[in-house]
Amino acid sequence: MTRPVLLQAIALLPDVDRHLAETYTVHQLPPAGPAREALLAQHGASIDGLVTSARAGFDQALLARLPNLRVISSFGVGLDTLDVPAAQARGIPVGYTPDVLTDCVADLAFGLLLSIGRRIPEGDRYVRAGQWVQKPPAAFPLGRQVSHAKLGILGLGRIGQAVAQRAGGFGMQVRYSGRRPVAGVDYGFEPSLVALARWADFLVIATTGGPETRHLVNAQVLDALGPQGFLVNIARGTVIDEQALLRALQAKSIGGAALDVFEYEPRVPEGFFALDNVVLVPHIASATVETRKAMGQRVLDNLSEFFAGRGLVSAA
Ligand code: 8YV
Repeated sequence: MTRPVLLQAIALLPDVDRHLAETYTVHQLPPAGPAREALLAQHGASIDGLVTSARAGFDQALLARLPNLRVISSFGVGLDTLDVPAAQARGIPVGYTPDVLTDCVADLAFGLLLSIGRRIPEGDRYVRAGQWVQKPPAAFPLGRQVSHAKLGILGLGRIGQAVAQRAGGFGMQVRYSGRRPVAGVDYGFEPSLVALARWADFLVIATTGGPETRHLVNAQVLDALGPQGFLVNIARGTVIDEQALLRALQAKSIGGAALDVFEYEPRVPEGFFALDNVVLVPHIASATVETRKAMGQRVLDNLSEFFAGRGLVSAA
């Protein structure tokens, strides 16, 4: 039996890439340019499956070069870079990796929340710079208590709910906003994001990306969060008006922000670098050994189930 032919848009994990190479005939997709054109011209029509990720995504133009494509398997839960409707219009199922990363992403949300509220990275810089020795005792600025604080969550999906569960351990009050109330949860629903921001001490962004949520967190929401409020984003950079956030942090009109995601990754506006009231990490919410392994396994399982004639484990 001939092996299915895959086009791999991005390297995943060494073990996953090895498994793909051992099981399928794999062509690596070169970056946009003549090499990509040549590969697609030569092999585009032979491709059965596309392996991609939330980072690499795929668009209609790529699909058009793969006339016999039958399945797509993406590494990640985010669908904002994946033209799922274009795939579905051709009857091509799109596999992705929800659930297996929920805990890790929620863990990082709390890590960021504690980091900015309790000034942990700032304290680390303080000690390393020798300032603890040089400055008077108690010169380091006070942080904000996390236990018993008010937590607002934008987007109470799988990840938002996992954040809310963790908040229970900290005795926090939780309210949320989103398109509609979520059935079966006890947390209070706040239809207005501005009102949620005004109420919250910490506002965690856990909604999906894409055009519907672009710049939902704008200057008005940041104003409502106010100088005692902190923003945490583990969703997509596009949900926040990044320039408005930079201005708010510079003016100290919000307490602080902790960001895993940015509007134009991996580019982060340099204005953030000079500020102590922001924590910046390079999109690492799912980046643990355990979770990335599980995500890679789901990418493989979605493909193997499909090629065995069954449904995908997780289809978008
Ligand atoms: C990954 C993500 O960093 O799952 C997502 O949507 O953004 C992250 O888990 C990404 O998939 C890696 O490409």
